[in-house]
Amino acid sequence: MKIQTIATQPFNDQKPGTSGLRKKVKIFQQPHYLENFVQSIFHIASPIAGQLLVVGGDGRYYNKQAIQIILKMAAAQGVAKILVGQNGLLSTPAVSALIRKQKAAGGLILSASHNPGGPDEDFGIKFNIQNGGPAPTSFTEAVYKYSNNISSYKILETADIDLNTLGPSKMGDMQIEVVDPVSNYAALMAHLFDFNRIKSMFDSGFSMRFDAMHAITGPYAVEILENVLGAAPGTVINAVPLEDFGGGHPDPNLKHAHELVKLLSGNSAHSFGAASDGDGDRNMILGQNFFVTPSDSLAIMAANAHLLPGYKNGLSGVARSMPTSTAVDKVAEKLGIECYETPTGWKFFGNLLDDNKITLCGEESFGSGSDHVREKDGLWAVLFWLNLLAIKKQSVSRIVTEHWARFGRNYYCRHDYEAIDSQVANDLMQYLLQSLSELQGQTFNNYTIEMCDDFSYTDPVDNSISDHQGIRLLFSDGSRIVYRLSGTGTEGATLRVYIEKFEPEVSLQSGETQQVLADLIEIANNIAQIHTRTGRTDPDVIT
Ligand code: G16
Repeated sequence: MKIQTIATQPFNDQKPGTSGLRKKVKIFQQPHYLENFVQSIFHIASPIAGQLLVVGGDGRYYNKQAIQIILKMAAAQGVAKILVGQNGLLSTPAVSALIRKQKAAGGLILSASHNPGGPDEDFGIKFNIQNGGPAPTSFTEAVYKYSNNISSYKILETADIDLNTLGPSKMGDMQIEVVDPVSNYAALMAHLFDFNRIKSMFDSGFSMRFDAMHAITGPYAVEILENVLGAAPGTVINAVPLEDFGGGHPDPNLKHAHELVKLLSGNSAHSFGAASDGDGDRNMILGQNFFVTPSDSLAIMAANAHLLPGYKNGLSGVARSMPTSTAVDKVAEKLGIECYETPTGWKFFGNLLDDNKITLCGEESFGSGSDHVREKDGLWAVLFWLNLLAIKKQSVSRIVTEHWARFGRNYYCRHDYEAIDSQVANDLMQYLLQSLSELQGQTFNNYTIEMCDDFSYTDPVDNSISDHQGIRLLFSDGSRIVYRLSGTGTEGATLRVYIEKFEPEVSLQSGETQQVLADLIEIANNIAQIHTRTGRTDPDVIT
C-alpha cells in the first residue's frame, strides 16, 4: 500500500454551480477529472489530516466508483476517519445531520440532485462544511481557482473496500466506518415531530402515497413512514434506489412525479401525497386533486410551526430565496419576525441559521428546511405536513384555503426554458440588464413597474456581497416578475421566469393560476423578447 503522487493537468471547467459541480457522467469518468476536483476540495479544506469526514451519495450511476476514489484520496491526505453510508447511500439532509451529530470537519455528497442518472446522464459532487451546510461561495471559488492550476494529486494505491457490510475497516492508516444511512436521521425526525400523533392518524385509516422516485429517500421513507409510523405497506412507491432512477427524472414536480399526481387525482383513496428528489432534499406536497406550491407550503409551515414539538417556542425568523413568492413575508409580518430575502442556493441560509436569525427557510424550487440541519430536507417537510394534518384533522386543500383566507393568496408560477443556447441566454439577460433604467416607471396593461434591479445580496452576518442574482421587476400592486439563469443545468442554459401576483381577498372559487397570471406572463415574455430570442413558444416545464 503506497501513496502515489499522480501528475495531472487542469480541465478549466470545474466551476461549481448553484449546488456543487454537476456534469455528465462521461465527463466525470475522464482520467483525473474527479480526482482533480477532490484534490482541490481537500486543499482548500485543509488541514484535513487527522479529521473526521462523512461521504455518501444518492446511489446514482458512478456513485460507488466515485466513493472508492474519494476514500483512497482521503487516506492519502491523512484523514483520520471517514463515515460512509452503507452501499454508498446517504441522502443530502442525512449527510448534514451526520456531520453535525458526529462533529465532523465536513462531508462530500455525490449527487446531481433532481437531474437524471445513468451512464449518459448526470453526476455531481459537493463539499459541505462543519456546520453541515454547503460550502460558501468563497470556498467554492477558491476550489475552482485551485483546480485551474492543479498539477498533481495524491491517492493511496490499495484495493476497494466493501461498502455493503456495516462496521469498521481500514484503508492504510485511515479508519472507515460503514454506517446505516437511516438511523441517525430517523432519530432526529422523531425528536422534531409528534410521532405518536402521526401514528394514531395512520392507525385510524389515514392513507397516503410517498413517491421516492427510485431515488435515495426510498429506504428512509419505508423505515419512517411504514415501519415506525405504521403507514400501510406499499405507502412508499418506487422505493428501491436505482442507478438510473428507473429511467425517470427524479424531480418531484407535477410533470415528473406524474405517477403520484395520478394516484391523488379523481376519487382518490388517499388524502395526502408527497415526493422527494434524487438526493432527498426536495419535496412536493399534494392533497386530493390539490397541489401545494412550494412557496405556499413554506408560508403555511411558518404560520403553524409553533404547533409542532420541535418548534413549540416559535420561530426566530424566516428566510426565502428571492424568486420564491412573498407568501411567507405576509406570515412573518403577522408574527412580528424578520423575513430575509436571499439569492437562490441553500448555502445562503447557512449563516442566518448558524446565527439564529432564522429557524425556517425555503425556496420555490421545492425545498424547505429548518435549523435541524443545514440542507433542505424532503422527508422532513413531509413529516411536518403529516404532523400538521394529524393536529388539524383537515384536508390539505382546507388547510391551504384557510391560510389564503387569512393571509391573502400569492398566485405564483415558474416557467423554465431548458437547454437553450448559452449565448442566446446570456444575451437575453444582458439585454434585460441594459433595459432596466428604461423599464422603471413604465406601465404594461395596467401593471406599473415601481422598482427593477439586478438583485444583489449582502449577507447580514459576514457582510459578503453576492451580485447578479437575477433581475427583479416589482410592480406597484405587489406583483413581481423575476428572470434568472439556472445554476444547476448541465446542457446549454436554462432560463427561469418567475411570475407572481398577490390577491388580498380570496374566495375559495378563485381562478386557475395560469389564468390569473396570464397578463403578467405575456408582459414577462414581451419585456424579455423570450419567443423571438430563444425560438421557443412555450416553456418546457411550468411549476
Ligand atoms: C439547488 C440549490 C437550491 C436551488 C436549486 C435550483 O438545489 O441548493 O438552493 O434553488 O438548486 O437552482 P437553479 O434555479 O440555479 O437551477 P438542488 O436540489 O438542485 O441541490
